[in-house]
Amino acid sequence: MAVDYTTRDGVAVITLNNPPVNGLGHSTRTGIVEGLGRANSDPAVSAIVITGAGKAFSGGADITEFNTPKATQEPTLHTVIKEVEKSAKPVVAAIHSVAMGGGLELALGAHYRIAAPGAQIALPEVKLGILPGAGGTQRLPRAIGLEAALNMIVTGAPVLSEKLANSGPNAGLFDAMAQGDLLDEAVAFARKAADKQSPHPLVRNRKIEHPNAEGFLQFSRNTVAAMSKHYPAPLKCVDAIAAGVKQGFEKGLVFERECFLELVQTPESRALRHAFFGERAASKIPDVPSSTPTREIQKVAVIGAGTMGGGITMNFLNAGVPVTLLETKQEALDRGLATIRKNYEAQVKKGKLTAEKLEARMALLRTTLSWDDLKEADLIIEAVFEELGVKEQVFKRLDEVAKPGAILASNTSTLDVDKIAAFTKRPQDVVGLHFFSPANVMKLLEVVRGKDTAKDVLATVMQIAKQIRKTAVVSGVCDGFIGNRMIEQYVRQALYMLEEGALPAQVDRAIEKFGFAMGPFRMSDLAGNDIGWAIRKRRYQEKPDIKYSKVADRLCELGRFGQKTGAGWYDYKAGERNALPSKLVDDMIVAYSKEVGVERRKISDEEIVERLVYALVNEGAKILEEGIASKASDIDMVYLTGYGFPLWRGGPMLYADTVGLYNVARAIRRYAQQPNGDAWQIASSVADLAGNGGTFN
Ligand code: 3H9
Repeated sequence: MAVDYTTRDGVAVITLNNPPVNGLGHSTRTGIVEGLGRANSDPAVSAIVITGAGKAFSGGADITEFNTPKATQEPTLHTVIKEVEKSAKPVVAAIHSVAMGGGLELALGAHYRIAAPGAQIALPEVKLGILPGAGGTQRLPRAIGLEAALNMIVTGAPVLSEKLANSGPNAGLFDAMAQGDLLDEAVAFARKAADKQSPHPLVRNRKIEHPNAEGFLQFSRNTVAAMSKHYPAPLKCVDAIAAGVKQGFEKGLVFERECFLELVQTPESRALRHAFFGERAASKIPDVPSSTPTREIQKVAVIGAGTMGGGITMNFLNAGVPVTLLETKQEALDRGLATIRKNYEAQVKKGKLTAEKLEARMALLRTTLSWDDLKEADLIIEAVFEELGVKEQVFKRLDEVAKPGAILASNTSTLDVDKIAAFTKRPQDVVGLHFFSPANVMKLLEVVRGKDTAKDVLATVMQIAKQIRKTAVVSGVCDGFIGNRMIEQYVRQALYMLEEGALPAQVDRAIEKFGFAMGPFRMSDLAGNDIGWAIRKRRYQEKPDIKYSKVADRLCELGRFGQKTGAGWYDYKAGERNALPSKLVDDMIVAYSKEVGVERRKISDEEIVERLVYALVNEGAKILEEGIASKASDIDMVYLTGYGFPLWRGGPMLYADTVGLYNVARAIRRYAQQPNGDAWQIASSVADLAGNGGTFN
C-alpha cells in the first residue's frame, strides 16, 4: 500500500509511503483520496495530517508515469488537491526532508503547513523540461509572493524550509516550524485548527500583491528568454504565472495545465528526464548488486602533481578526504601545491569559497617524495605520464608499498587497464579512474573495469564517485574506453570533411549550432593539437590498415599546436582566445585536398552534423554490442557530462532514437558510398534496430 492511514488523538494521519521518495504515482494518489474520504466520514476524527514516510515528504509526481496512461488516470493530482481543498476537516501538511514538485503542490492545497527545519522545498519541474502542472505556478506566488515564487519556479532551485516560514509579502508558505518531533507537533496543530471556525484558509484565495506586477513579469520574460534559448519550459513558467496574475486563479490553472501537457511531449523534456534517470542508472552495475560490501576509504593518495593529479586531489579535499600527494621532485611538488592553492584562491575571490574553507582544505593535503608515505592510503590514484612503461614502474612500486586491500587506480585515458593490473600481484584491486580535465570541474568519471577488478572495488569507487560529486559511468577495457573511442570516429569524420570541401570554421559553426559547446577544431586548438598528433602517430603503427586523413598532421608539422602556440586551426591574437579563421590554414587544407586527389565540393551543414553525430552513434552502438557499456544511457551520460553534447538532445544514443534509427542507418549507408566511406562500417545493432523499428533506449 502506497499510503498508510492511522489516527492519533482524534486526528487522521495519512502517511505517503511509496519509497524511495513518495512519488505521487497512481496508487499514492488513490490512497490519499481514500484517506481523506475515510477521515471526513469518521466522526471520531476532527482534523487530518498528511505526511511522508522515510526520506521525503514527497519528491513529486512519479516521473516514470509521464507519457503513460497512468499519468492521467483518476484521481489525477489535480483531483487529489481539489479533494484536499474541499475537505470539511482541516488538512495540515507536515513536511520534512524534501517537498518537491507535485509534493509541494499537494502541500499548497492543504489548509495549513508545518515544516521541519532543513527540508528542501522546490518546484524543480523546469529541470525536467516541464512546469509545475498541479497548480504550483498559481499557488506558490500567492503563498510567498510573486518575485520569490517566480525565482523558485524558473530556476527549480531548492530553498530551505526555514527560509519560507511566514516570509514574503504574503502570509508565507509555512504556518509553523516544528521545534521538536514533526508529527507530534503537526497533530497538535491540527487539533487546534479543528477548534477554529471553518472555512479554513486556502492559498488559492490569497491575493498576489505586487506594486508593478506587469513590469516585473515583462522584465522576467526578457531575462528568462535570453537565458533559456534551447529550452521552452522556463518561458512557459513565466507565462503561466502571468496568466494567473492577469486572469485570476482558475484561468491561470487551466493555462498551466495546457502548458504542462504541451511541454511533457517535447523532445527537450524527454531528453532532460532521460538524463535524470540516466545519471541514477549509471551508478547501477548489472552484476554488482547494491548489497555488495564496500571497502572503507579514509585516506587517498595521488601520484603526480601535474594538472591532472592536482585536479584529482582537489576533488577529495573538497569532500573532506585527506590526500597524500606524491611526486619525484620537490619542484614539481611545490608547483602542484601552488596551483591547487591558486585555484582555491580564485574561488575565494569569486565568493564561491571562504578563506577558512580554503585553509581547511589545504590542511587535509600532505605532500611527499617518499613512496613509504603511501602505506596508509586506502585508495591510490596515479596520474603520471601516459605511457605503459611509466605505468609499469608505478604499479610495480605500488604493489610493493600499498597496504593489502588498498584500491590501486590508474587515470589512464587510453591504455589497457588489464595490462596495468598485470604489473601487480593483485589485479583484483586495480581499476581505471579516468578523470576529465579540468578534473576538479568536469562531472564525468569513467570507471574502467578490468577483467579481474573485484566487485567490491567497483562498488567502492562508485560510492566514492558520488561522494566527490562525479557522474561515474562504468566502461569495459578497450582502446579509448567509451568516450575517447567514440570521439576518435567523430574527429576522423571532421578531418575527412576538411579534405572533401569544408573548412574548420564551417564545421565548428554547424556543430555548435546543433548545440555542442565547442566544435572539434576550436576544441582541438584548446586542448593542444600535438596531443591528437601523438595519439595518431601511435595509431598509424598499431592499426596500419585503418585510413586516417593526414590533414591534421600537416597542421602540426607547421608547429600550429593551438592556443598555447598562438596558432592552430585558427589564428589567435596575443592573450586572446577568440578563434579567427586563418587564410594560411584554409589554403593549406585546399592544397592538401589537391595533393590527395580529392575534388572539393560544397558540404552542407546538415551533412556535417549527421556525419559527426552519427559517427558517435555508430561507434556507441558497437560499444554496446561488445558490452563495453552496459546500457545506452551510460553512453549518453558520458557525452552529456564529459564531451559537451547538448543536454536538451539527451546524448547521442537518445538523439539517434529521436531521429529514428531507420533514418540514421540510411544516412550511414549513404555516407559509406562517398569518398572516405570506408570509415562507415554500420554497426549491426543500428542495422537491426533500423529494420525492426527498435530503439537503443
Ligand atoms: C512533478 O511533480 C509534476 C507535477 O508538477 C505535475 C503533475 C501533474 N519520480 O535522486 P535519488 C527516484 S515532476 C520517480 O538518488 P536522493 C530516482 O529515480 C517531479 N522517481 O535520491 C531514484 O530511483 P532509483 C518533480 C523518482 O535522496 C530514487 O528515487 N520532482 C522521483 O539523492 C532515489 O533518487 C522532481 O523533479 C520522482 N519524482 O534525492 C524531483 N524522484 O533508486 C526529482 C526520485 O531506482 N528528484 N526518484 O535509482 C530529486 O530531485 C531527488 O530524487 C530527491 C531525492 C531530491 C527527491
